[in-house]
Amino acid sequence: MADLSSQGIGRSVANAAAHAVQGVKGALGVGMTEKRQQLNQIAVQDNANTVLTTSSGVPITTVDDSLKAGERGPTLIEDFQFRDRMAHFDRERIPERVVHARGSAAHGYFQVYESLSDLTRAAPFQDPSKKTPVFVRLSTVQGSKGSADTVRDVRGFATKFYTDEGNWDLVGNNIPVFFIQDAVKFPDLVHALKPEPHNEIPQGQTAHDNFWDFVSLLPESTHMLMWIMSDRTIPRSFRMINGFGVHTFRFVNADGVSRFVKFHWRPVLGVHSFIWDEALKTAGRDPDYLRRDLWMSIEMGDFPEWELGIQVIEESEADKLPFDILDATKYIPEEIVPIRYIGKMTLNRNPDEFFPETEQAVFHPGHLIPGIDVSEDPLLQGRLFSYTDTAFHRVGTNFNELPINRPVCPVHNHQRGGFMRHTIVKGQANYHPNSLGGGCPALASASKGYVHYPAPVIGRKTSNRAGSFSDHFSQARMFYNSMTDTEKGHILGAFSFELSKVSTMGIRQRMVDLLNKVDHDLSVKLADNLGVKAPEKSEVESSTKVLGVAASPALSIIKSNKYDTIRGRMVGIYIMPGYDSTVSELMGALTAAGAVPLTLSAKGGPVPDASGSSTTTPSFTFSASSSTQFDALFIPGGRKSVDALLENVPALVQIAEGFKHLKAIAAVNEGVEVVQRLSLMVKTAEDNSVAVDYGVITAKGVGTGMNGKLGKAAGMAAGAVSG
Ligand code: HDE
Repeated sequence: MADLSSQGIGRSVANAAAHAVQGVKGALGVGMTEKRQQLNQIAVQDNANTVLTTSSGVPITTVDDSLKAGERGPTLIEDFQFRDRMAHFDRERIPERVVHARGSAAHGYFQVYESLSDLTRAAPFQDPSKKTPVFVRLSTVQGSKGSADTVRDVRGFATKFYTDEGNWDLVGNNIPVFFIQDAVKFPDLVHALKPEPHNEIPQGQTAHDNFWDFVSLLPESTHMLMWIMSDRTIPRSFRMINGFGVHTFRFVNADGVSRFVKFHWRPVLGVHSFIWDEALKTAGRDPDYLRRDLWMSIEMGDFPEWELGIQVIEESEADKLPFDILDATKYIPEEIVPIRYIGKMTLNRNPDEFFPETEQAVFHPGHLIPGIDVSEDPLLQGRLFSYTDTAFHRVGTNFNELPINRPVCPVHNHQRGGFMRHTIVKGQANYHPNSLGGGCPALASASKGYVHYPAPVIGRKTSNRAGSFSDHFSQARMFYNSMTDTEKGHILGAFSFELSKVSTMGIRQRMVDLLNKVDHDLSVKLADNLGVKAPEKSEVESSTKVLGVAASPALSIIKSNKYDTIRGRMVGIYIMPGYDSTVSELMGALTAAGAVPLTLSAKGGPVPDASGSSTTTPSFTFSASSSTQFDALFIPGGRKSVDALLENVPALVQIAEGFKHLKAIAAVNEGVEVVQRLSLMVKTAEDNSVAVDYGVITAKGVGTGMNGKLGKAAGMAAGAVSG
């Protein structure tokens, strides 16, 4: 039953999809950035036409048997080839990231739409013809390196810009706010959300007592809790998530003028999420789902893209906002400061090898370049220490010299030594000032080098928190009020699921009481679901003024998405011997629209069509696939094919499950009988017509002609939030 393994499914998806769009990659070509050239020069190796050697270059004649004293005798320690292999193997692992351990990355480039020199002197934002190379790592937070992709969790969105003036890292998340206001609480937060220390359970989820115990005692986390219980934390694809810089940063222009700035990534494909049941099932059937989806889309030449947006706030305007701009639990609604989209990022190349690139990549919010500076946000300030500190521990002192982390611009300084130092610097002078090295490397002038923005700072040393950080509920309420009823239902469902796994009733009660300060109705329904006492209407809920705006439609996935494209979506096509010609018509139309048609059948061999003149080798068998892999399902006609399908329980179960997960389903000609048998709709097509009923499209005797309709329905269903 090897083909039932999740790996088996996954491999077939990748192969089948790559096959479906064969040739596209070649036609589009692969971007050759400065970073690519550098990696090729210093690191990338190709083993083709080479001879196996030890790590010191000695040719090896056998790898099957160690050197022994006689054929049946003990192994000799003088077998240096054995020692070379084994000793290196013994040290292959490095510590995984303490958070964001599981991630996938890709190379690409960023291009600004027009010069932003009035706002910043930062290199990537000057010249619209300049392509700045980037390396982007997308991650989950809670789980270990081997955990499942589709768990409910925040997604990390870390981008390294290899600019002409050094590396700039924008290390963000797919949620614009955070749990805590001060970095000093981060170890507690992470201890609470990770698997519990006594039994290391649960993996890849926060549905446990420790997490909810902690956050229920920490009102500042309330806003973030609303976001993580929304559909944002179960994305359909890494290609369909937002990215946010979270903190307030500074843009500084050549005249030294500073403005506050917030960064936003907007996916060109829109934001789309799974349905919870689908996410859970996918975690089991294909734990690599998001990683594979990212990899595959790039291999196919369907490059993921995001637009970078900025909210710019004059320093003099910041204090007029109804919340503190330094508080990372707050979001600046677009209604107050609109987002200006300034450029686009395209990911067009997968890494050649996971470990040296994705695993050894080090991102750090303190990797800044001239023109970009930090604010005094206490969460950001603490991060500035943590990321290099953890890099020294995880990767080593000279992590900046590793190929993936090296800037593409020259690096010259007096740093020397440390484990695994690569660079060999000529000359005698390793200090500044010097005359023996001609004074070099020389200091940069203020107009070229990094100058910290001279932000005025006054105050007495204190561990007190600013009073302006004290409102924890207004924006949580704004977020909830911005949702559609469907999304509110999903939030209630998510809280109910997570808290029902909490065994301590007091913690459940405390969470219900906390949420009562956000929305009374939500907390009453939650109390009912959890078997705890429904709270009285909270004074906070009824009295706290909504700061800023009451609701922001941009926060709702459903309200802000356009469901108008099938690009990058996977359509499962159910074929048995005798399927009709709608299959080839639809496959052609889907491929032309940028979607990925994938065929399924009972067995793996070629399946003949009704005319007997052509066959299709299915991408999957029914037993080695799942409806959760697809965004839409298609059931063609053909008397024999449909009769066989009506007898095939795994196929029928899949189609019914797809309906449950709100997939767009289309059936044509005799194929309509399948959806009728499953009672998936009330209204089906008459002869020579097309009918649409609750996401199910049926057509009889009209050829296909329904790619447009299927596309629209797939787009809506793939939002996975429409019902
Ligand atoms: Fe991180 N975070 N973080 N974080 N974070 C790490 O760095 C930390 C925070 C984020 O793909 C660690 O190299 C502190 C906010 C991403 O390699 C560590 C605080 C945001 C990644 C660390 C935060 C993030 C990390 C673990 C509280 C969104 C993955 C391994 C002040 C703006 C980067 C590592 C990658 C990783 C510390 C909070 C995003 C320990 C102390 C807020 C995307 O250094």
